[in-house]
Amino acid sequence: MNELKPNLIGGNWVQGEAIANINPSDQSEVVGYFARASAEDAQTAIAAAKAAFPAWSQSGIMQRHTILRKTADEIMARKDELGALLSREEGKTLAEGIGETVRAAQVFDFFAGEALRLTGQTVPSVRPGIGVEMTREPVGVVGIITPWNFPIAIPAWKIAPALCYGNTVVFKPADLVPGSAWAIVDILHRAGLPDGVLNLVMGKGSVVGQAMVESADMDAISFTGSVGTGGAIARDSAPFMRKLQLEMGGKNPMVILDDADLDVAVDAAVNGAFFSTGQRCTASSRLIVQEGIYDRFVAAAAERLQATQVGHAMDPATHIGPVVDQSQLDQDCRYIETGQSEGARLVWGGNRVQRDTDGFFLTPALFADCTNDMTIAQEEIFGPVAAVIPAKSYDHALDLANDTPFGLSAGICTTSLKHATHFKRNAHAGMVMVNLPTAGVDFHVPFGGRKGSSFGPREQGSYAAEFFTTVKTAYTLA
Ligand code: UN1
Repeated sequence: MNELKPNLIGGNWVQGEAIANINPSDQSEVVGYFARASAEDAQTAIAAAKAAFPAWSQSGIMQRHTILRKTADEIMARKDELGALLSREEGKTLAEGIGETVRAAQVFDFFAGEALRLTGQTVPSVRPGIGVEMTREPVGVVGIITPWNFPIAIPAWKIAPALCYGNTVVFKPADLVPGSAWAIVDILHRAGLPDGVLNLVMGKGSVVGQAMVESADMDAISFTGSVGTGGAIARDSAPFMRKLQLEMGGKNPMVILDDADLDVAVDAAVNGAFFSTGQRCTASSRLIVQEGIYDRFVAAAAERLQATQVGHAMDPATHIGPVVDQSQLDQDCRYIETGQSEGARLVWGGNRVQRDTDGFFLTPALFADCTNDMTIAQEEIFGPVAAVIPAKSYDHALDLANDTPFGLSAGICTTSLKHATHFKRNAHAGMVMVNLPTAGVDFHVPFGGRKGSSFGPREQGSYAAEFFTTVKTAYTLA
């Protein structure tokens, strides 16, 4: 049953060296074996995508609609099975895994609809007797490089628009989570995609990703992952002047004002900081709390965390699953030590815990009395660790919120319309949440950030067309 799942290159299933996909809730469980692509495989995939582009870019919108629609329907019909696969390979809880799978189906459904809504504009020229048309055309061969923390939703929200607008794709999922990636490629392939339109090359960023970045035939790259890798992709892409869409880190502030509803604030903070094991670039990792509510908030958040269960992702009693792997766990633990040595007060958690199975279990770490210049308040940890930072006033809180190299998402908990409105206008972030966690976004509206968090046009919703198409202006003498 655990046969080696191959790569898809030019419509052929291609074998390679085996990657074992290990369950982070239970290291004794191999979720599956997947073929590791070589740099040559990546080059073959790029050539196949290039060869498939002329026909696919001219394909009818009904064909694209039908394939995307069938894919949405199959993902939805298999949500429990695919959600379980996702939770087994990534470690988020089964409810989170199924929720993410449903989100992927909704994304394909949305872009199935978008395929039927492609529009352009016709305007008169400033010169009499001439007409001007503005249309959108596909960009070409698009490289899609995705992270391990959303194994199905992020591939869906990059692949669906790429195909909807007529591009061909070379897709490299994160090495840690090939299972969900393989499943959606298999579904799209069976839904009737012509050979070479979507190619899957699983494997290491340093080999497969690098081969993609170094190819002159790669017209655009959409990447979600670390700041370091995003920067390297930008530098290595410069000679090719290709289009880039880079979604990188976050150090998202959640401001809690004295007038906040305490229950709403604790819900938003605990969900935003710790659900999905804090492994979200949108995680609420800086909790900036005004002095009048500070002690009550810290006590209530600690009490809530005491009631959260850390455990096996498939156990229905679990609220927070394991950390994704040993190196991420080591990194989380190093940050927890750094927090303590820099003088932050560890109020709750931050301990490795044993369960019945051998997984990477870490209790959520809540640090209080932090200053914004501490390492744990400046660097993205990408784990279940949050820093509570006291603020004297709304203005002080806003300054602290914006004092970060990142700018993905920012939240505020308040019952004041004045402060909520001011924060929406003045937070230096791509997304702002009022009385909601900084994480957990809709699939039909733009996603992305500012400053060090993002580069290039927004993802998702109809804004995805900005990246996945290029505009043509045509003049005709009537
Ligand atoms: C969400 O918060 O719902 O990697 C999505 C990430 C983001 C996705 C977050 N690109 O965490």
